Amino acid sequence: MKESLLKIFAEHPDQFVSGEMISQQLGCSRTAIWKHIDELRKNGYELESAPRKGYRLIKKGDGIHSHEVGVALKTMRLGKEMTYLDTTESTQIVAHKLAQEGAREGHIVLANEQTKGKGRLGRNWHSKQGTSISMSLILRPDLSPQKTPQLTLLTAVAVVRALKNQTGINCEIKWPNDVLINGKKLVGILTEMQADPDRVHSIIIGIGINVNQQLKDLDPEIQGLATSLAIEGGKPFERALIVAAVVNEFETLYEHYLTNGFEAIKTLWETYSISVGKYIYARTMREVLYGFAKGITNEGVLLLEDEQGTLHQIYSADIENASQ
Ligand code: BTX
Repeated sequence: MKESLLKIFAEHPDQFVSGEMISQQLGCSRTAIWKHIDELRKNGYELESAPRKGYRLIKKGDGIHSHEVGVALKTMRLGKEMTYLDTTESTQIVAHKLAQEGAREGHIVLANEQTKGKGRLGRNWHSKQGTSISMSLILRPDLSPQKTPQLTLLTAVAVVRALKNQTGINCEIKWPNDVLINGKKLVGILTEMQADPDRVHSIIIGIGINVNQQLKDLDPEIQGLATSLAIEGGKPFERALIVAAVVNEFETLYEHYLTNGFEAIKTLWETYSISVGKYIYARTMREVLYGFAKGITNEGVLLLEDEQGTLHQIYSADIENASQ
């Protein structure tokens, strides 16, 4: 109901909408409308009410609403179904549950706040209320589980391109899937799947983007490591439009990938990467390697040639550019 009410205001920007019209469109009583308006005010919306004129939206609250994403989507398949939550532990958990219950390819779970956001390898992801994007995309491609890392790389490319188009801000990719601005982390990507050994049932791609946090909003644990679009761009950004831009870009790349394979995505990934074509240190579990990062394999493995000319395949490591 709240979503439908907001949609009416979005269709009448800066205008009064009469209580009668709202109650006709939503099929509810004036008292019910009044209660919803009151709830919106509690969520940070500023609404003017005037006798005989009705209600006018003056300032939006801090939610990301499905209809605001919906109007900017240009996709054929992705984002046609969306679950929006004001607060949740993790959109990944919700998406896994929905996938098990049969959610369709392209279903998106979006939250205004996560209280227990998941990073990779059991790490945390901070998603403060009203400032960041926390979304999980359910995919059902006909792929072998071995190929799913390709979708993580595709996601990083989609995010970098979408952010450039939507905000004008340039980001770069650090292997394997960190999206950074000037060495600081802006985006986290987590790919999980439900699969048999030879067949994927669903892939859940989690994307967390720091959008409107100021330095003081970042958890002390990440203040020196992280940044946001608002910090870098010097102004706030509309989160719903960024979500739509990411989904639009993702669908274009995903369709290309499903039809033509990984080659073009890999080339794009290498173009945006700050790890490839540079001398780097790779700190693995066993050793620190130094050498030239030649590229990635089709499985997303980093190829590093050391000073003796030996080629190493790096599956997991912390990477640092030698010039840093
Ligand atoms: P990661 O393991 O690469 O990054 C986690 C690490 O990044 C943390 O240990 C911390 O140092 C740092 N970090 C935590 N929060 C932030 C932040 N907001 N900005 C910058 N650095 C941070 C990356 O894992 C994968 C994250 C995926 C997050 C999405 S949000 C939607 C979906 N739902 C969910 O629970 N996770 C995914």
